Amino acid sequence: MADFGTADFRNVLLAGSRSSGKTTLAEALLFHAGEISRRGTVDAGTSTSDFEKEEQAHHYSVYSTLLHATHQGKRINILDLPGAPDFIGQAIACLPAAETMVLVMDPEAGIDSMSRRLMKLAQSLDLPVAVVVSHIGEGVARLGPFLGELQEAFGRRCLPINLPTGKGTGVIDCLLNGEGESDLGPVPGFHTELLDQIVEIDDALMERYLEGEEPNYEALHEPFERAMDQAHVVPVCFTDALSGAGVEALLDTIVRHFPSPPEGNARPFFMGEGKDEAPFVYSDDPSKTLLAHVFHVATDPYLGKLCFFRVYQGTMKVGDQLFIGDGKKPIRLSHLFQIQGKQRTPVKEIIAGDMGAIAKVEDLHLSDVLHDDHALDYVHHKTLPYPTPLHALAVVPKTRGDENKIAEVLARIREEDPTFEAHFESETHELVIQGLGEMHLSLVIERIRNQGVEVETKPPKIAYHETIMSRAEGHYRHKKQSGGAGQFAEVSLRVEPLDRGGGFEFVDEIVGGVIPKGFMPAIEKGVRDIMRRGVVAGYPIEDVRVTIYDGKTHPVDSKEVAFRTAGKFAFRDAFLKANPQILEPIVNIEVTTPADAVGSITGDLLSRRGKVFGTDVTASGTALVRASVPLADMMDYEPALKSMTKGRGRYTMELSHYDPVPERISQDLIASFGAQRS
Ligand SMILES: Nc1nc2c(ncn2[C@@H]2O[C@H](COP(=O)(O)OP(=O)(O)OP(=O)(O)O)[C@@H](O)[C@H]2O)c(=O)[nH]1
Ligand SMILES: [Mg+2]
Repeated sequence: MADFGTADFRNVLLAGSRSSGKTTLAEALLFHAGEISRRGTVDAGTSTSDFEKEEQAHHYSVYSTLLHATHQGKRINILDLPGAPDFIGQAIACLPAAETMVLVMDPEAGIDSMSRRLMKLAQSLDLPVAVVVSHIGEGVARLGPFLGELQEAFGRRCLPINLPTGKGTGVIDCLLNGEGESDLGPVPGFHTELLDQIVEIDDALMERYLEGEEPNYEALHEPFERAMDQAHVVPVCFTDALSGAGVEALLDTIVRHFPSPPEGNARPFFMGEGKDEAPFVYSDDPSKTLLAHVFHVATDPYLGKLCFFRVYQGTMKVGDQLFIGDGKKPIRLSHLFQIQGKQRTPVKEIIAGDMGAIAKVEDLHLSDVLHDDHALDYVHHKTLPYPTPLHALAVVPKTRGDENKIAEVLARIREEDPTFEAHFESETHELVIQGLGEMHLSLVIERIRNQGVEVETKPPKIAYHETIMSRAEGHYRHKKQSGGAGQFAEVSLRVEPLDRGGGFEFVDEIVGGVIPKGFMPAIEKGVRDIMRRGVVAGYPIEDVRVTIYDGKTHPVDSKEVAFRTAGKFAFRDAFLKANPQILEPIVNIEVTTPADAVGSITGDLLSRRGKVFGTDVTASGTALVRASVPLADMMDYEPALKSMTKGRGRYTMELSHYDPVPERISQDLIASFGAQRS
């Protein structure tokens, strides 16, 4: 293996919407760099990146994959991210690990909501973006208008650095070359437009340029790279990963023009907590103390848990003693791997700027910081917020006794996926899994089945909440005298609604010690018990302040268990008098669709109790519909959208807020809770 220095690495993310061509492009990059001798395909399940069982079965990416290629003596690390919105957790986790996000876009799909979302995420992370327009061999007529749409959506800074030629069979450079013809017109116009934009970043270069000097690579490299860092230029390249057009040029572009670790924007590391928190400035020097960050967790059939990390400072070496965050217990590194898809090659060390994986360290988790000096104990990394898993499904094993096996699989998935949750509901004895959509949950079920466990699923449960609309008082006296020691506690409390999102507040207003302080935690526990389970419909209670203002104690019989019971029933008493209300999650949805389907899409959203905020139609005939809809009515949206748009519609969905449910639904929920309990 050639030796690489920190500045020799180029770390790129292949991001983009579903089926835009990321995995196929990754395969082509490896092939053209001579990393693989046969080019596999997604459709045949033979690509280097989509190697997991579920990916091969469905012909799309489910997990992020780390790949690498060597080109012109430089090492390119490639993270191929899944494009389906249901797997965005996998993508978000990887974003900080690279210097550049390559947004792969199929011009046929237009500027869809996933691409917009990724663009926003990159912006919030200060992550330079380049756009790769894929599928150029399928027709060049669409490419000109697409470039226009791209600039309309993301600004005039989206400028080609090469252009398709020969009807999409090749590309021609327009950064360092200002001559020739392309499928989009004469090269000089594009060349000038790009240079005009780049020189704005550098006064000296601008001066020489205006005097007529044609800048060469040496003169342009630094300003171009700075323009990318500052999002002043979003370079656009053209490829066809199936025919190979533009792939070699993309390898050249990555190596020659994209930021290396020392050139890229610093990643968000911080030191200290609260008001003492300040950015932690690391140095890309491999000889300094180690700073690494875990951006991906996977399960390997032989090695078990694999934690993928990026080294920012120092060198990670086999045999080293490392610390995880502020943990005092050191771990000793016995294996380090370099990763190429499913291939894991043991290596001795990984230096600043590079990525690798550690196996079998159970204490290591996604987002952890690794270091080798206690001075870095409190260095942490700011992760972007993950979307809330709103889709829920109850899972029941067909064979009794398989619960443990299921729990094991689910625990593994929770390690890997920050947008997946699972919990056991003691009321209904159900194992409930939560994810971002139907696709997400069906993949989880598939993984359970792949372990040889047969399960049944029950219709998705919506994460309703209960709350109150007014203030009320409640009272309960708990008295038990059966045989031995008695129990006594009396609690009077007040409940008041908090603003939406206010959660829970517990206030002790007892004067004169009528309830000793020592019993307060027991009362709070009793209140929390019932808040978790709900009062009127069996859903967790939110946005309530509970104030304990009076009560009574017995010198002998008062004990914690008695106050826990009294707290619970006093709360129930107050809650029922406080105008209880069931709230439902409302999601914001963005649909991208061919414009001719807009009518049916908005009509359908209205029939789902949706509110349509707006519809933007671009010149090319793609439309973006924005709406908010109750989540309960979005359960079968995927197939519905598919049939309305002949499979071409795409949507993304995010939790917006909670709203009261209509009376009819509220009554149904209360009735079914009553029936369950009787
Ligand atoms: N003609 C042509 N087809 C392509 C190109 N890139 C991808 N495809 C095809 O498009 C389909 C989807 O490609 P993938 O590489 O799986 O797309 P992806 O972006 O990885 O998809 P997800 O992982 O689901 O987000 C496959 O059938 C590919 O063969 C391209 O540049 N030209
Ligand atoms: Mg893929």
